[in-house]
Amino acid sequence: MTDPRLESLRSVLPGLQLECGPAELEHFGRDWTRRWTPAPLAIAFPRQAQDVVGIVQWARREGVVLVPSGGRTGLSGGAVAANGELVVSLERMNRILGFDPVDRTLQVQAGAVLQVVQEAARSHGLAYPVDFGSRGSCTIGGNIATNAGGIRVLRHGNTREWIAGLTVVTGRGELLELNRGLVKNSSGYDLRHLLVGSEGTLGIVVEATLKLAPSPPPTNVMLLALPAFEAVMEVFSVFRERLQLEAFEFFTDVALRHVVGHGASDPFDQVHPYYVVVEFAVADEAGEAAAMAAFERAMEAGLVVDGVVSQSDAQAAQIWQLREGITESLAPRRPYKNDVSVRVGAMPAFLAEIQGLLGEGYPDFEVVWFGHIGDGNLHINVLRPEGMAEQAFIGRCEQVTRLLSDVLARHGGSISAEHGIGLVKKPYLQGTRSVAEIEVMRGIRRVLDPDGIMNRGKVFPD
Ligand code: 2HG
Ligand code: ZN
Repeated sequence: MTDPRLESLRSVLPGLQLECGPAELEHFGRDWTRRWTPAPLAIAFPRQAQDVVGIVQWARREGVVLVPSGGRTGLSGGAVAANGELVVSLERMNRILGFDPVDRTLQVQAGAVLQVVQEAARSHGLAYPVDFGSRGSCTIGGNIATNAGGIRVLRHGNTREWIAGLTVVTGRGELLELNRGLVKNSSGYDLRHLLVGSEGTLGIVVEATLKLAPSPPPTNVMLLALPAFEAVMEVFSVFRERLQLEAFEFFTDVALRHVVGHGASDPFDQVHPYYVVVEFAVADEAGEAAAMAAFERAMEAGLVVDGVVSQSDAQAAQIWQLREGITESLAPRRPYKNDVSVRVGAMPAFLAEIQGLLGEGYPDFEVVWFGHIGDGNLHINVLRPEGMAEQAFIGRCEQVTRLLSDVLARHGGSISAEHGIGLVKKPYLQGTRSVAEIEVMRGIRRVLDPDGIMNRGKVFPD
């Protein structure tokens, strides 16, 4: 380890684990986007909040940019280190620190893996209801940094709703305890919520106090086949009126074919163009009858042409696999990803408009539509046609995203619903946030990160 900056880090934090072997640099320098070539200076593995304080103070002195790093399952390049940054991996700060049965909160270190947190909540007869397909790898710190959403937002909201307290190290190197688990706290600016969704540009989350929910009711899962895109939001209305929905997800046959190609099984004999997954609470027989009534109503109206309902947990998991397996099944193709949102009420008009736009923009590309349609959130993955150079592909996708961003602006939507802005979406931030808003964001950043060392190059347009 010859870099003098690393020697100076070692001298201030002698016990800190630092790695700079090529395999570690490669592994920790990238996230799931796989578009940038990893090139960090080194990886630091703090074990306690004071190590993070020491790292930030050192980085300020040395002018080294820090990239906070969790499970690196992000899809916007927020955790990429491609410019000699020090990656601060929270991997060794992954403990569940405590459970408070009166407040119904769980105190965790930022590197705790989401699934471990969910299991810890379950072991106390409660639930941490935020959930995504990447639950086995993503960490709470990363979830907080992106205000991650996922498949249960419809019922439980985004990560933000579940944060009762945060301990963070700001870009100034100060350790702040924000909100300390209080339910009510009307004492000025709620800095905790500034950190949620800040994508590592203001500081590093080191600990969180998470709210827990009562155990979920028993649920059933239905997979419905739809004849037309226009039916999706209508089916949503039919089911929402009659049932307590836990999730309402959408995907196309193109998506289904990819997941089936990866080993999942298609429960239908026939091909249908569109599908939705509906998960709903079934407390009693009345709940089951309501579900049947909703299904029959949708069939009579011609909105649904076929459907299956889970009879066991294993069947529910099989249905969910068809939706949750999409990202993994597409990953080898390294798709260009869009993660957009509009108000649920604006969805039908927005969908009608972008179908034409994407059809023209990608005449001969495979475009995979899916997402959390009940939250107004759509994932549009574009696959590179064989023989097309990567640069030309990205260039085309960026042109289309600019047009998409204009349509989103007209519909009051967002260019990033739940994946963050990172590197991928920063050119389009101005379509979603006004110039004045971005200026306020920059001002806040100057206060909390005066030297611009926190995840520099992410979120803000160049
Ligand atoms: C999902 O909803 C994730 O499955 C990933 O947010 C979306 O791969 C994507 O575009
Ligand atoms: Zn998603």
